[in-house]
Parts: sequence; structure tokens; C-alpha cells
Amino acid sequence: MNKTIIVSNRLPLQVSIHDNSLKVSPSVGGLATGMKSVHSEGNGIWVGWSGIPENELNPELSREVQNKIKKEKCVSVPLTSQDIEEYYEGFSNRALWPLFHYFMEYTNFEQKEWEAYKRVNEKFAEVVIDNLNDGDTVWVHDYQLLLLPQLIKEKKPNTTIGFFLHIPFPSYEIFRTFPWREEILTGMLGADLLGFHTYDYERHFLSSVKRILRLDVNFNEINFHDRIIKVDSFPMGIDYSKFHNAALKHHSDSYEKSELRTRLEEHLVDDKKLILSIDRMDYTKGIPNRIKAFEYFLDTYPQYKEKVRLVMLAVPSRSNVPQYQKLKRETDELVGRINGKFATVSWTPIWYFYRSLPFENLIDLYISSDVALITPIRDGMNLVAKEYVATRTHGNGVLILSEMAGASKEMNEALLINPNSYEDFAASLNTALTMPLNEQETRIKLLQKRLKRYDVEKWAEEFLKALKKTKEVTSNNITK
Ligand code: ADQ
Repeated sequence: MNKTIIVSNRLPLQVSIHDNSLKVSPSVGGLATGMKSVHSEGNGIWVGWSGIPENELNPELSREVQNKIKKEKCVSVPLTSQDIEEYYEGFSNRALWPLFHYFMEYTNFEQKEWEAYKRVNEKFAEVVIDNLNDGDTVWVHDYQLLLLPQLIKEKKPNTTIGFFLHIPFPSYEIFRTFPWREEILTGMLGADLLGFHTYDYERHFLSSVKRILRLDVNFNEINFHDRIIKVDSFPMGIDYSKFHNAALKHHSDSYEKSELRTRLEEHLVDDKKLILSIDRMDYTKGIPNRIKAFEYFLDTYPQYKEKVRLVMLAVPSRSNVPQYQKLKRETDELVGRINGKFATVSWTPIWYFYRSLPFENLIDLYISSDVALITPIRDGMNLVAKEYVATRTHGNGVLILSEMAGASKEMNEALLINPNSYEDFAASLNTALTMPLNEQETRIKLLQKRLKRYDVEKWAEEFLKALKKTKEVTSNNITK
């Protein structure tokens, strides 16, 4: 029986070792949820890194990791600390991530890290090929594995390969600066179908293929080595019912409120409002910009002093990369300065949490907030914006969303802003805080309808359906 092999940098598992004892538990991220039915179908498997460097495991533990992971239908790619440092923290997060998000001044192109990127993509290819049978489908995810489709195609030309990029694909003018631009594009073109979050990313990719590789592009099809490769956009959704149902449960009378929820509600008396922002601590998410714009808002609309509070949650991320350490310091300083400038004995304008929160607390934050402020400088999609909308079970709430997030393309009923304009930012916040309830409800309902219909399962289903179709068309053409 044919199977689907999902491949991503990390496996959808949390693996931890305490006192030589091993614990493996499933992780609950968006991708893991979306892939659940694909992964559990037949003998489908997931290939990726376990999160523990191979050199930190003795042979006995290493075997135990493989065995436990196997029970979850996963296969791990053994990566060393050096691989992680050079391929993941290095090439993926110091070259590809900043470049693809238009942060050219943050890019660092090191030959040694490029070599590591190639080496690790080859390690992934080896594991995939070891587990591959004729007729299987492989679905590769994201910017850490851009060379993998071609590495598999070379050795197993009959395999159906799909690739999905979770971050933006930059415009040709940006991409052309990349030293290994031909290799990256050729690597991606090993796939039969390439998926992006938005039509713009798809267009940027096609333009680079046309201008850098000088290939024939016909609408959204590329002719490469006698193969027709299809390119399309598939905006990723969320597990809508999980977020919506959790919010309903949190609102029910029998639900025992958490301490966080009680504290949040204490703030909400006397017409006070909560504004929420949630992101990974990443320079693409526009955190310092948001804090400075919030300062501008309080200066421009002083009537909101003591009436609003910004609850800002940032999850620690890639803290070994210097730019992320700098961002953390800058954020700490800015929050301190703004709170120092405006705070009174009974009011602190910004509540800032630098940690990951359990799902139940995340729901508490979503349902207690009047406004969500999601203002990345650049973001492939942004699932937080979608999660916020899904939890608005009472129909109230306003989403302010950056035009630079892929999600803005499908969320026209949000207040869309340019995150670089403090005026735009402050005026939108004022509009959100004074928006009549019936207008809030109309906007939220329209957004919810779309998110419910196009959830993450549907996203995975549509991608695989398109992949199957691409392959059928290609095989028919070859037979003719
Ligand atoms: P990310 O950059 O990680 O993903 P995003 O899409 O917003 O960004 O997803 C973040 C996830 O983390 C959300 O599901 C959110 O609930 C969760 N989260 C955030 N803060 C948390 C906290 N403090 N505690 C616990 N959980 C928290 C990349 C791309 C995005 C793209 C996704 C999916 O950068 O643009 O939307 O992949 O393709």
C-alpha cells in the first residue's frame, strides 16, 4: 500500500531526557494538527529531527529514542550539535530566514554554513530514501529543506513530491542577492507541486525561476527537465473547532477560572479595555515597533491613559542567535521605558510576559481581550490572528492586522494597517476601541465563516489533492 511521508526539520514530538530516562510526547503545533489525518493514514510516517543532538546520546539511549519515536510513526534524522549550529542556527536562521523576510542587513552568508546546509539536506534525503517505496508520496516542509526535493527526485524519479514554504518567498530583487540562488531554486524544483501561503509569494517565486534559471513559465507551470511542475497558493488555516470549542468551554459557568483569567477580568471593570499581542520573540514580528507605536498612541490620544492595557506575550525563540538576544534586550528596555513614562500607582500600561504559555492560558488571553494587535513587519501567514478570531464566541472583539502578514490577504474584515506608520497604528487603535458592537459582530462573523470552512485539515487535503492531480496530468503527458 502506498504511503505519504511528511518531512520537516522537527518531528511533531517533544523528546526529553531526565536522569537517563526518556519521555516522548506529541507536540500540539498547527502543522502537527493539520497533518494528523495524513500522518495517521495507513502506514504514513513523519521524518525529522527529534530535538536531541546525536552526540548527546549514548548508543543505548539513541536506540531507545528511535524505538519510542517509531511507536509514534516517526523516524528521526540523526543531527549533531555541529549540524544544528551550522545548518539550523547558521544557514537557516542567519541567511535564509532574514533574507526571505526582507531583513537584508541581518543576513550572513557563510560558505561553511552553506556546506552544512547541503550536508544536512543530504542526511534527510538518505533517511527518506531508506523509508521510501515505489508509488509513495513525499511532502516536504519549509525553508530548512529547500534542497531536499531535488535530492530525492535524482535518486527516486518516480516519487511524487510536494513542497510547502511556510515563510514568504521574497521578490526577485531580494532573492537575486543570494549567493546560492540557482542551487536553491533547482533544489525546490525537484518537487512536482510547490505551495505558498499567498499568490504574491507564488508570483515572486515564478519570477525568480524565470529570470535566474531562464526556464519556461506558462501561467503557473514550469517546464523543467521534461517535467511539468505546478506552483500554487494554499493559505494555511488553523484547527478552528479546537480554538472555538475551548473558548466556549472557558465561558461556561461550570468552568473554574484560572488565576490569569481572574487578574485579567479585574482590569476590565469601569470600561477598561485589554489589547493583546502574542508572537514568537522574532525581529520579523515588529515587537519594538509596536511598543513605540503604543507610546505614540498614548501621547496622541491621552484620554486612553488608565483606560487601556497592552498585554504582550512573547515566546522565547532561537535565543542562541545574536540578533534575537539583541531584540530581547531592546524589548525589555522599551517596555521599561514606556511603563516608567506613563505608569500611575494604579496602572501599568504594558504587561509583558516572556514565556511560552499552556494552551488554556492562551485561550484565557484570547477571550479576555477587546482588541488583538498583530503587527508583524513581515510574516508568511500568522496563525495568531486566526486563532484570536476563532475564540470570539460572543461575536465581539476587533482584530488589527498588519498588511505585511500573509493572513491579511484573506482577512479583509480586520483593520489592516501598515505597521511602519505610527499614525495609521494609533488611528486604528482608536477606531477599534470605539467600534460599535454590531460592527464588531459583523466583521467577526464573516471572518469566522471563512476560517471555519478553510481549516488546517482542509488545507492539507487540498494540497494533497492538487499534488495527486499534478502527478496524474504529468504521467498522462509522458504516456502521450
Ligand atoms: P511562526 O512564526 O511561529 O510560524 P505563527 O503563525 O503566528 O508564527 O504561529 C505561532 C504559534 O505559536 C501559534 O499557534 C500560537 O498560538 C503559538 N504561540 C504563540 N505564542 C505563544 C505562547 N506564549 N505560548 C504558547 N503558544 C504560543 C511560521 C511562519 C508563519 C506561519 C506559520 C505556519 O513564520 O508566518 O503562519 O509558520 O505556516
